[in-house]
Amino acid sequence: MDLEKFVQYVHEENKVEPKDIMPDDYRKLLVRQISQHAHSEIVGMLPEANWISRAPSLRRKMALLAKVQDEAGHGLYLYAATETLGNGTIRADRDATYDDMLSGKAKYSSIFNYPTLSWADIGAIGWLVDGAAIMNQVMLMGNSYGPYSRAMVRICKEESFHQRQGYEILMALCRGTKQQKEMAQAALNRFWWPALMMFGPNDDSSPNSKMSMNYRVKRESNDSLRQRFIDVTVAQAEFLGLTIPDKDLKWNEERQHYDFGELPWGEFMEILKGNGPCNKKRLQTKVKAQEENLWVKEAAAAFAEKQQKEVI
Ligand code: FAQ
Repeated sequence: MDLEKFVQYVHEENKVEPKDIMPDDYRKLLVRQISQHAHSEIVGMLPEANWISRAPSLRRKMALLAKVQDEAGHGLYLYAATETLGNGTIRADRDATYDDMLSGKAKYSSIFNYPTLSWADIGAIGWLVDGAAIMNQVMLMGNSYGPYSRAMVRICKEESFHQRQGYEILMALCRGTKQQKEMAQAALNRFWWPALMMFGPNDDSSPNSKMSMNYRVKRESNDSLRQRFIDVTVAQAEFLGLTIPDKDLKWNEERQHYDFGELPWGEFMEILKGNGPCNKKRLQTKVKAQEENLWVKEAAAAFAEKQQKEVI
């Protein structure tokens, strides 16, 4: 295939579709990123599901339940988008990519390796984690692979609802008692830096960015999205009356952006190596679910086989 023509095609804002000819490294890059994105949605259900039975009212419980179900839906669209990329040499079926996650070979977002210690953490996740996810995914709506780009459109709409429900939880807490406001502040303290790390390593330490930008998968760099997220989130924290836990955070008139402190990259690297606060627990939960629910898959496969025989 003519690589130059392909690059020109995506640079002219054309979409690549599943049956189109594409370079192998483009296909591999997409399988890696979209499947890891799917794993993030699925593992990302766990920290919030932890609070469904303890949500403080029926209304809160319904909203949280709906949000967690949405994340499952996002995972499914994304696994389906990944599957369109499989061919004779590159495996992209759901069993293969999911097994890579269960074995620790494939990553999922670092953010889901932190525990949810209080109800305020559910607010912080909606506000910051979904907020950061949207910032990244709005950019990904413009990516060059048709099925991924289209999945992002719907996912972003749902993430916007998630972001608002999280912010609204924190608004209620911040307008509540002194103790409730302290809970909200503690949640912000816990989730601020981990949310910033969702955007990935700094640009000069991001091995995949160059190819990804050239193939129009990523449209903006990790650092540029992180900066934009900080710029919009500071005012939201101020409105809540909360303090961002960064003594170096300061508006820079010349740059027209906030300056901010060094991220805890050592912690990020440990999480990527599987040594974060909840890495082992998250994987154990998913491995256990896979084992305990295997009979459902087997029964569905046996039923499908039986039905097919009856049709013949
Ligand atoms: N955590 O060269 P780069 C959500 C890895 S969805 C873990 O910069 P790239 C919704 C990276 O994979 C959140 N690993 O990589 C929700 C690579 O390793 P590899 C997920 C990370 O791909 C809300 C290595 O580091 N969103 O939250 C992280 O160009 C609430 C080098 O990095 C997506 O997945 C990290 N934070 O840029 C659900 C969006 N950052 O794969 C439930 C799609 C980097 O070579 C509840 N993904 N790594 O072994 C992307 O946009 C990109 O993949 C980036 C990383 C920006 C995440």
